[in-house]
Amino acid sequence: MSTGYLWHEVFGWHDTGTGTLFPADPAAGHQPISHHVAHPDTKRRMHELICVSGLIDHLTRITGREATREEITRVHTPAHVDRIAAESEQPKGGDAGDGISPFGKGAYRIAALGAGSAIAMTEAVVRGEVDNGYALVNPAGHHALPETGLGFCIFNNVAIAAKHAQAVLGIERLAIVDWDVHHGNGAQAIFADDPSVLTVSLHQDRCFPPNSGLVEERGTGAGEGYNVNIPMPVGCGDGAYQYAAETVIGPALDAFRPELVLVASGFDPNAMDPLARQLVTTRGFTTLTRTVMDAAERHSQGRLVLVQEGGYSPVYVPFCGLATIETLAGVHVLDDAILPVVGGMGGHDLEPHQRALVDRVATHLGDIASPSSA
Ligand code: 9RB
Ligand code: ZN
Repeated sequence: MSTGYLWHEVFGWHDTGTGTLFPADPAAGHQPISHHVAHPDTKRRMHELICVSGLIDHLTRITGREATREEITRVHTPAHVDRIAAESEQPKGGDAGDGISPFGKGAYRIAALGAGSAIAMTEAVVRGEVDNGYALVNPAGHHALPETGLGFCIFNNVAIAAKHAQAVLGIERLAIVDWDVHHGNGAQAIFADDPSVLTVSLHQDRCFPPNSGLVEERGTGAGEGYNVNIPMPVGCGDGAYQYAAETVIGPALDAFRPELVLVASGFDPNAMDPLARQLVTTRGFTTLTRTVMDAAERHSQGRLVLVQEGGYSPVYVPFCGLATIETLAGVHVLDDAILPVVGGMGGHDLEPHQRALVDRVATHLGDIASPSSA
């Protein structure tokens, strides 16, 4: 059993400016602050805990590289790539596309390294150099659309890795599971009409992007049925997440039988996140990780790649990441020091309205065809 791991110091140098959620604008009442909510320190702290805890000694370091223009334009329009490159040359940088995702000078190369790192980890797993892997990249990617960045995302790292797996690595069918608390709208849009890529997003109902990620969004044309949204009600804890994992995520992967499983791994469903209202602990992330590992074992020779997305609690994200990667590697090095607080809160038992939402999503899984029945 070997688990790949990737982090690069320059991911910690992605400059998100002095705004909070909106760019600083005193006249509008947006006070400057030392840390934007998506400041990279949260992910840097996760890397530090992985090192200091000793987990790093159980992992195989994988080296990333910058994705090429050709690799990025498998997903993004040349106009988007050119705009990011041009703004990245400006002394004060630019914005990914929605006005709330600022980046500093030189961000193009950091974003390209994020996408190229997702590619590098996918290559390491598909070529069998490691059994599974975690790419701790920054900035995140899962909101980015072909023609624009969105929601702190510049390039869609996971989608770029998926296209690379199909174009270069001989993978035909793959699944993307997104457990970031926000909707995985990017992969949904990019692969909407593509039945060779199953996209499953587990997120908080209409959290971000606005009004995105409804149960009824199920893919288009030949891809109809191959997009599964699980819009969880606010306040879901480990019980609801476990029920979604065993009732929808596992069965969807069993129906589809992918050759490779990619995960858009956000830790913002956690109980301490400022940008969502869920209650997940390290127990929940362990359950999610086990679910995709078991499915990858059944269908994909264990080939599983997790790529970092969101997560904004500097205190709890490191423990969530540690538990997730411990599970991938099959070792335990350090207990979750916050679990006595968040694990003992009420709200972890599955509630009837949570069960009802998950059961409603599960009624659609019959439309997913596996290769033999396709
Ligand atoms: C603004 C709005 C948000 C809210 C949440 C995120 C989280 C992203 C993430 C990003 C942008 C809306 C500023 C709505 O963690 N993804 O994984 N922005 N929210 N309207 N406006 C004006
Ligand atoms: Zn998120």
